[in-house]
Amino acid sequence: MNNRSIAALSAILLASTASLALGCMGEVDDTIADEMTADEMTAEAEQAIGGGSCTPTDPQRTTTSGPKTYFNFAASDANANDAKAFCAAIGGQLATPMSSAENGAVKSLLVDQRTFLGPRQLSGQAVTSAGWVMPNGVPLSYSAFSSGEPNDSDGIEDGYQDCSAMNQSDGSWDDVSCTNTQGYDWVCEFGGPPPIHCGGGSTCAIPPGGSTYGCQCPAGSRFDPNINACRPN
Ligand SMILES: [Ca+2]
Ligand SMILES: [Ca+2]
Repeated sequence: MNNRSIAALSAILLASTASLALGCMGEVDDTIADEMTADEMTAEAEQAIGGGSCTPTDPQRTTTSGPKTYFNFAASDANANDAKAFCAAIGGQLATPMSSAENGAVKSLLVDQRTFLGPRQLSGQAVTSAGWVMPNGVPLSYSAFSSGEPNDSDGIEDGYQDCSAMNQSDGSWDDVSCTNTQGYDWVCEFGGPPPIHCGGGSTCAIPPGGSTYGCQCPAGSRFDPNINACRPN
C-alpha cells in the first residue's frame, strides 16, 4: 500500500469515526456505520497493510525500467512453477519484458547463465510457437526467443517445454521445462511499489490462511507500515 492509499484509508476511517460520533449525538447519518463498524474497518485496514508487501529473501540485484522495478533472486532448487508462485506471493509476477528496453533491464540483472521469465505456453498447442502468453493469460505482444526457439527441445510440440528463461549471454529467450529443477535464477517484476525489507522486529511471512507475504509481528504487537516496525497493540 502506498502513501496515497494510506492517506485515503485514513480519510475513510476519520469519516466513519465522525459519523459514529454524530450518531451518538442523535444525528441520522449512520450510513457507513450500518455497512461496517469502525472496528471492522480497522481490522480490514491492518490486514490490507500486512499483505503482499515484503520479500522473505533479499534480491541479489535490482533495477528499474520506466514504472517497473525488477528483483533478481538466485535459485536453489526452484523450478519455473515455484518461481512463478514466489513472485506472486511477494506481490509481483515473473518478469515479462514487453519491449527491448525492458528486456535489456532484465538482462542487466543476470548473474547466472539462465533465469526464468514470466511468458509461458498454454497447453495443447500444435506447434512450438503457438499459445505463448503473459502470466495474466494475455497473448505476448513482445518476445525475444533465440533463433530456433521455442523448440520444445526437439521441435515437436508435446508440452515438454512450456515455460521460458533468458540467456545471460545476449538476453535472448529459450523455452524450458516448467517442472524440472534446473538451478536457474528468476526475476520478479513489480508495476507498483516493490516489496520492502521488514524492519523493527517484524518478520516477512505468509500468515495462516493467507497467500501473500506480509510483515508479521510477535504477539501483543502489530506492524505499522509508516515506520516499518512493530509497535505494541
Ligand atoms: Ca512447448
Ligand atoms: Ca527450448
